[in-house]
Amino acid sequence: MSKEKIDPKLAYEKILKCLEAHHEMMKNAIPLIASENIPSPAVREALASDFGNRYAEGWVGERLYAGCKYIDEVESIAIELGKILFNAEFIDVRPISGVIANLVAFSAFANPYDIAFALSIPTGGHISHGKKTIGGTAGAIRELEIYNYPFDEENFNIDVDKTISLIKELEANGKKPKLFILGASVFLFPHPVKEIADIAKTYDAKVIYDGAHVAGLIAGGIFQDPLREGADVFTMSTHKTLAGPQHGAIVSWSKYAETIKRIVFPGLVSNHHLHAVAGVAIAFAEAIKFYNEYARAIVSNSKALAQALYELGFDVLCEKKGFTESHMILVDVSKYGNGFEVEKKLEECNILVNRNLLPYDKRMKRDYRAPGGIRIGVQEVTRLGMGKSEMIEIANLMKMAIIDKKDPKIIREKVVELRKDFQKVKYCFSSINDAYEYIRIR
Ligand code: DSN
Repeated sequence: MSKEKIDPKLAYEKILKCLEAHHEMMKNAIPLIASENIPSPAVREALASDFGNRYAEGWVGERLYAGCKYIDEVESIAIELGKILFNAEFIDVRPISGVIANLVAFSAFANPYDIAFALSIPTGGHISHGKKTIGGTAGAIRELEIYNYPFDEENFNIDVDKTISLIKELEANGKKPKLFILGASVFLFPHPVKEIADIAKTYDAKVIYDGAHVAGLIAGGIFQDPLREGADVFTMSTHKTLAGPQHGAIVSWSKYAETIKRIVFPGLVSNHHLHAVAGVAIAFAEAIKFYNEYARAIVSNSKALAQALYELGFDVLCEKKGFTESHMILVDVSKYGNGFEVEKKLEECNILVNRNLLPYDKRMKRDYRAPGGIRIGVQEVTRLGMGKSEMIEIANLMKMAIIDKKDPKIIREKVVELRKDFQKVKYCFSSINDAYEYIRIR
């Protein structure tokens, strides 16, 4: 838009109105997007602080700027809490996102054109693990040659035996793997970290576990412990099940600390978003204190929602395996149209989910624009205090919207009614303000 066509004062007012309207929308919605969460009021306070306006390049105590006294104190606390939380020898809380944390790991342990194994996107892999042809960070940015793990659709997991066969084929052609990337964006069951780590050892390859989705469950002690199972590095974003601010972290062993630190700075971050680091420190403290209970409630809710949807006629994947061991479930909605249409229909009802590829979508000639599935995560509604009876209610609302095709207006009213009693953030030290309260400071 040209300068003449936009009135800056009107634009300014519009932006602030949108922010407030967004908070109002979230207050009245059922948020089920598996990669999001509501942080505690204390984390939101950290995000609004002056830390966000400062620089602290370098490692704690070795900064290249003045004025870092309190920033150093907070980052030291984040490091100490992170080490306790993940039982780790080393943590770097400076990567500004999960993708950057992954890029740090790819850069620390592999060189361009090295071979890495990762899940494909339809089988749950994250775009940062992707091949060059799809613009994935590993392929297009770090120039790794990505091979996708063979996938066992029934068990929704990596097929280890077929992976070994594929590696042998590579070996016959004079190639060998350098990296094994584990973890996923559709992460229903723990990955075979130990088995893959054993394979990796024989090739002197490294194992990177991307725990972005399940970091809060690992913190709570109810998902696999990747470092103890053999991973060299555990990367994460800090805002999904971990419920901190949008940021990243990388956890590893002391022997890799200096390599990782050098790549983080000066390699991949200059300013590492210090307000977010303070938020991460707060989330780590909350996790140590409250997440055993929170993580248990999440998994119990995801199983309850899956069971309720299944009983109402939805094709929830992996029924034979109990649907899920994490915060999320995957539903094949192709008999109601496609994932895009279902996502939009639910959005009209104030129910927020995201369309998702299914492992077999390619065979069905479906792509990411109109995939066969939706992904549902319960970590945010659990943080708001919902339990099994609310999961059954949510399943019924989804049935009304998608199977019974009821008027979205009627469902919206029911959603608002359901949300009335769930306006505070649980599993944190202090929750005076409402979860989505818009706080003006101007
Ligand atoms: N794209 C996010 C997800 O939804 O899983 C992860 O970064």
